[in-house]
Amino acid sequence: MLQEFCNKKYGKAICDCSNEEIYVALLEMTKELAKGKESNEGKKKVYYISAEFLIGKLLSNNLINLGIFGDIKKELEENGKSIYDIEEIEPEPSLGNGGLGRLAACFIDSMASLGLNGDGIGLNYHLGLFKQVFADRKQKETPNPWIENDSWLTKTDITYDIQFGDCTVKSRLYDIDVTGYENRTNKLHLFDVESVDETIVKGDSINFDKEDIAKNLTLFLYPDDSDDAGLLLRIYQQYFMVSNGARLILAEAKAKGSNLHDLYDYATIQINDTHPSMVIPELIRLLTAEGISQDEAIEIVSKTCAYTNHTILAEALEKWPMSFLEKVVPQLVPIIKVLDEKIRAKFDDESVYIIDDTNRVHMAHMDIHYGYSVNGVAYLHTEILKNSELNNFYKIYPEKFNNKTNGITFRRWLLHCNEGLAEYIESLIGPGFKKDATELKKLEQFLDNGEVLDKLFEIKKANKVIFKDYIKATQNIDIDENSIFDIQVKRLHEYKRQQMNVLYVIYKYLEIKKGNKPTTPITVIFGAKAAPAYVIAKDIIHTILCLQEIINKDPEVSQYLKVVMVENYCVSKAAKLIPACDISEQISLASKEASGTGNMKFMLNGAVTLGTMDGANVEIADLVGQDNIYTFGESSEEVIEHYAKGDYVSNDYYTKDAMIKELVDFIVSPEMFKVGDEEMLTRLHKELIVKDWFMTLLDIKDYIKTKEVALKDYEDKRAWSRKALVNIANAGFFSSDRTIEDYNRDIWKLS
Ligand code: 26Q
Repeated sequence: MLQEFCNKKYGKAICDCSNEEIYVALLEMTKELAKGKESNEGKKKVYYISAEFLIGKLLSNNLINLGIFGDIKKELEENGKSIYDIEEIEPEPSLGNGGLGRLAACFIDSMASLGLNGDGIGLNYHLGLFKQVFADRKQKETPNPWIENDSWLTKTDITYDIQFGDCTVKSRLYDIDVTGYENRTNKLHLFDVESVDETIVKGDSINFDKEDIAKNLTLFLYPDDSDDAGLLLRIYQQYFMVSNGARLILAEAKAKGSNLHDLYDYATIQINDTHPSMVIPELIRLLTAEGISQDEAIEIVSKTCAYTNHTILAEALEKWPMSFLEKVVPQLVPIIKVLDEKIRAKFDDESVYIIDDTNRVHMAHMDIHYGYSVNGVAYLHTEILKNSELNNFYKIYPEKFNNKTNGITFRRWLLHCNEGLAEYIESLIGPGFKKDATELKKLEQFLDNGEVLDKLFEIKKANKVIFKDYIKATQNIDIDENSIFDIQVKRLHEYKRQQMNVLYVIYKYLEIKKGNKPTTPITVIFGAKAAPAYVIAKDIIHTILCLQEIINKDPEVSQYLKVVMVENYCVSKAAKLIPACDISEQISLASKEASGTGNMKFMLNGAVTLGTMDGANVEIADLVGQDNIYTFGESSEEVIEHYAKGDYVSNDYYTKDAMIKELVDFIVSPEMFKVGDEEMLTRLHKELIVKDWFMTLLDIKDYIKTKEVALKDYEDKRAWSRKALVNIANAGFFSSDRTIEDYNRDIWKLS
């Protein structure tokens, strides 16, 4: 099949083509095949609108979904080529920060795979988030250009004039095909500005003129928001996204016969966190421009929009100063004021107003009042929203609140990333699990089958060897596939407590130095990007890189302990790391991680979770039972109470416990100062003992104790493999197909 394409395009045999040529041929072939599966079926469409779509590389995923991955792989092999080498050529777009963006990507995959009429709407950032490089054991940010002459983007004829307070820009829509697994093709609509200019980014930095909106609007995802110009640019981006999106939605509805009074019969809009919230006033504005009264427009929009909350961290809830909105989107300001006045007329409780007494606009409040559904992303998260964070809203609108526990697409996170495991599962229970993930449960019949358990152990080891070779080739670090791979990969944030894992590494290092050597060596692997302006997060990365240097170079310790900080953690690196993992670190401070989705990917690939009772870990624990997960730390109720009472004092833990003091003080030891930056290390040390807002020292002892139990349990290989199998067998619930079916049944109601 590919041969025909290469003949047509290059007049050459596959074996005579370069990998680059083969990549381009596959790209074109895939696009053509996807096109044949587009469908206009269904009166109503769901629009998943999101500032982030962390789609990752698309080639292999599309080949799998189109059902030709195996054939192409074989055809390449017969010609002396490897699909894995071709995969390396594809640039990875970084159109998301982390969980929220990756979730959006899994969701559009599932919508197409379930045959639902649903598209994504977002922005076409040319340079993505940023690419992380390490220099002097510090994170440096560089641009991540990903759009080449041949790419997954298809230019469309759709353009709009988008008006801001101080300028007008022309937009253009680019589409990416979203192939469903043996199903229809949907679209990811990414809007761009016609006048975008990559040359205003100088050298390999991510600096540019933040005020030149026409040129910079779609360069980067969330440029540095540590200053006002960065914040304003975020508002320009958000309005650009929603204004384009709203026009597209109205145009599509009209084309299908809507008179706009019945918009909600044609469209439902899922607002992915508050970043697209301005779609509410923008739609009201556009509907009134079409001659609909403002009151009716508000009604229509309220029946069309639904909101998903992804965070309970107060600092991540968007509250825009009215003066910023007046500058960027003056046309929305009177509408937002009307929306607020209606709420003020109805309710006395000031905490539910949209505009607060400091003249800030609370985007989430607007979504809750003027959307018809509010959902959290895991059971515990939704409970916390209902009972504490958003309790005042829950009291007004109990019927709007619902939970949709997150999920992941099994096409990418099992079939593609772990072919060895997927094939073995198929040999045991047949192929049904690929379409119905709950069939994985059938694996439980093998829980006491020694042969199966040994084979699972072998597959894991093979994946560890692949990662070992990869990290040697890319970062020149030597690791041992017979060691325990303990992995924490996710965005760097204090609430996720990478710093607690750091303290464990220090603990283990000092133990080994004292002569307490582990039976099986341990490899502690981190991967994390820090926001460019997040100082303490960058200090933590620096500390990990210093420990990597000290420990891996210590001839005595390195036989038992290694530290790896993976550079530029991204979707394709996740796909290499997750299948190789033994212990999955999910150690956020209870109540702070809304759900987590990495935890689900690790579970599906046979890692055992070491985690707090937070986010979806709670549901993982329920599914696998206490024998197959390691939980520790204070509960979300206890943590919430500490915050309420203000009674957590990290310094007390530090001064009263000699072991804790020893671990924390190592950060500022002469060994560390020899390889590290004194200012950064001292700042982190101080942060931990005078502030520690996310209570690292509260849980550190329980964490160390529990991790030691897990490491000891690993010694019984079969018992460990059994835990892995229980995890795989119970991961079906976390398929994003299930999540999307839940959204559709309860919120979207597409036929
Ligand atoms: C807000 C204001 C100003 C600047 C930036 C932001 C901002 C940017 C990105 C706020 C939040 C985000 C991203 C949040 C996110 O990724 N949340 C994660 O969502 C996942 C999917 O639901 C959950 O699994 C994770 O628990 C949650 O942290």
